[in-house]
Amino acid sequence: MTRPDTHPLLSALLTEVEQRNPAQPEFHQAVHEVLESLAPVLVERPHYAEPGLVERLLEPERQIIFRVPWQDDQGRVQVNRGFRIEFNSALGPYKGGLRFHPSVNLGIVKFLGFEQIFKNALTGLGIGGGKGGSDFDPHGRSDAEVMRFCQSFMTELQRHIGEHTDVPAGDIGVGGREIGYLFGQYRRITNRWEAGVLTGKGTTWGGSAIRPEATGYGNVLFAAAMLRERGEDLEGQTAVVSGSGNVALYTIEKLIALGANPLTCSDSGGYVIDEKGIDVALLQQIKEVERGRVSDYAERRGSSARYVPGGRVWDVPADVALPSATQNELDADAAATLIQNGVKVVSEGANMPTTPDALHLIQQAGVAFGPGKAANAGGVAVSALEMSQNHARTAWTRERVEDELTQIMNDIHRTCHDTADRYGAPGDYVTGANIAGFERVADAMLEQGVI
Ligand code: NDP
Ligand code: 2IT
Repeated sequence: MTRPDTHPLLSALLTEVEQRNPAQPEFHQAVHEVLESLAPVLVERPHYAEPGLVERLLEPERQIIFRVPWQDDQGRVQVNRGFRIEFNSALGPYKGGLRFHPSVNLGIVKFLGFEQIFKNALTGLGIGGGKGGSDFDPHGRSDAEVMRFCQSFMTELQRHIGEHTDVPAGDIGVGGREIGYLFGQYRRITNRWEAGVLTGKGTTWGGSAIRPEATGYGNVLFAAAMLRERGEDLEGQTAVVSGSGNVALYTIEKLIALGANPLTCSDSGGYVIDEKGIDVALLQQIKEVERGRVSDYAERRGSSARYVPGGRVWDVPADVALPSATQNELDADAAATLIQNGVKVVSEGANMPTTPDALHLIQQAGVAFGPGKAANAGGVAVSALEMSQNHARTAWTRERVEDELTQIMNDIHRTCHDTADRYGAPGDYVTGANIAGFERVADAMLEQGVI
């Protein structure tokens, strides 16, 4: 296989991306990982190396940055920064979540938007790539403060989005509550019932069944598909899960449903190990209803659970590892520990949770690795199904959406698997996902001309 950095076009482009986008290390990292995979496809299908194609793919179609002023409960004016990166619309309207977290900056939103292009292409559902968010921190804010923030954020964002243009959804810090406030303000300003402008809505007003569950469920289905390739299934396997938000919760729920035993969850303060397996109903009550912490879970669960402040779940021996919190949370040291403890599968619920060094170790050790742009695509896939239901003014049953999700995850797994085979990298889902996603977007861009 041609080594990535030996392809002259790709190494020149990477240098250019770094120079033109200074101080955006996460964006560089995401671009690096994709370009590294593309060497064999540029060699075998040289029309993809045509001048300007990959250059266009690396430059967002539109980058929007705006001020978000709002008043807190004490009447003080707060000023946050809002972002929407409309990265690529060759396959459909821009689609991707909104992240509210203090770490959000232009480079983070660009890395997420770039990943989203390929992820959305892999779903096969006609959606382009975008991402947005703000450095607003919802932790410790009242519902009224979150509402005022969302209303101010949407007052600007509404100029740029629409059901045929750009369709945001949730991500870190943005769940059903925030989507509700955002939708309300959009509807008020535009005076339109445009259900398809946001996904992740409440099911009584246009939301799809299974959308909250879809990312976590989908990642477990992807991990199960990778295990099946090795003649195994999830039944009886132990799992370590990081995070305790939307993705982690439904990852844990699906693991239990398939007979596996999730031992951990975490937040930015530390992690919980539960020898009896995580009690998902208790975790859900604490996280989604009370908006509490995983330390509260350990306190209430009894003697089987222990809270480890500041620790990391990767120290707990398990068969399956499902990082479901944030980028770069699984480093080389953690990967070495997982490998030493005999991990068989690592599947990314979060976006880019594995550092490049860790990924290298995991692949060298022969551990099956599901990259986020394939493994966590279930969320955006069900978002696209929500858009279909909105356009048809209908609502599918839970069973129907879950069947579709299962089919989509199995198709993505098969596509990545077979593409990796086709390009001489059997079992390498990173190469498979990057090339398969790239081919779909690149073909559409070439057919649509230089725009
Ligand atoms: P949530 O806000 O629901 O949960 C995030 C969880 O991750 C929390 O437990 C949070 O802990 C933890 N976390 C966030 N940032 C950090 C950090 N810097 N260090 C340590 N822990 C952190 O978000 P989601 O579950 O929706 O998202 C989790 C990941 O999954 C993200 O990478 C997201 O991009 C990705 N994803 C989400 C999809 C979705 O549909 N929601 C779809 C595909 C991918 P704390 O509360 O302490 O901050
Ligand atoms: O990273 C992601 O795929 C998401 N946050 C979900 C995006 C969406 O539009 O549902």
